[in-house]
Amino acid sequence: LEYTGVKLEVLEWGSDVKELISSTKELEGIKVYMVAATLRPETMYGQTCCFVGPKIDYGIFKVNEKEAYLCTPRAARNMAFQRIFEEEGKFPQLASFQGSALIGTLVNAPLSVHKDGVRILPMETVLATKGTGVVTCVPSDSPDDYATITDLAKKPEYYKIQKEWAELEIVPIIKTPTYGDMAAPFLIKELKIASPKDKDALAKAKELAYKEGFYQGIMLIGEYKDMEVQKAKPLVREKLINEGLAFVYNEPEGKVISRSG
Ligand code: ZZB
Repeated sequence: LEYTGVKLEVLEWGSDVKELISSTKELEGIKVYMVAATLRPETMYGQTCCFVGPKIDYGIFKVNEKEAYLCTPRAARNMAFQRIFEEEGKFPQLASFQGSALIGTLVNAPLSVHKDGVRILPMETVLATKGTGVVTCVPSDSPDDYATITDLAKKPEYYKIQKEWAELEIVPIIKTPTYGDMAAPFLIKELKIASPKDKDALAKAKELAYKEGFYQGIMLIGEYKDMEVQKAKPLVREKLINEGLAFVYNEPEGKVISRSG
């Protein structure tokens, strides 16, 4: 599976990791990026937050003298064998923590309409065995993301977050003939999905949203506005890569464990 690894630069660390980061000498002068694995680079305009699994282990891995990537150790190892790091096969780890420690961290989401950055929030259904373990949130077009932020905004105390972190404005990114200009909220309503734990219905919604978005979708925003999604998708990806905001990340075959098991 070929993902786009989108680089979300850390702008301000959350209170639970701040000290660890500032006391880590090797991180001095190095920019840290959370790397989100996505199959839908054309939706990056609509990012409203970024998810980590609260119980998943993450690390910061040195790419070169200027940059480090934050992702699961498993993903860092894969990257090291794809010549993404300076020395092939090496992925020096500078820090480690659980996802829960990252909650509230502010990151820059490339292309997002939210220019002041978006927050790192918890998502229970993030798989440690897939992608980078970092999932950027596009609630207009991803039913999983919409269900999760709806739940987060309902129970901010329980999740130990500020409510407004889950309530950044959702803007239309893609128009489709069947689901209107926000496929995810439409499908959540249509399939009567009440919680992020509604696994089967969410898998169904995801499949429908993927198909409709890809084959019927028209861009409503950005440089490729009015273009078919099929045509815009590789162009947005190329733009992100050319601007140093993303890179190609391959998931080795046979190691992918699907959400449905
Ligand atoms: C942004 C985005 C916008 C995504 C969208 C989807 C959609 P697939 O097909 O199952 O491989 N993802 C990536 N890594 C993980 C993980 N470790 N655990 C849980 N979810 C993960 O799904 C790939 C998509 O699943 C990725 O693309 C990412 O969310 C999420 F509008 O990135 B996506 C209809 C889907 N729409």
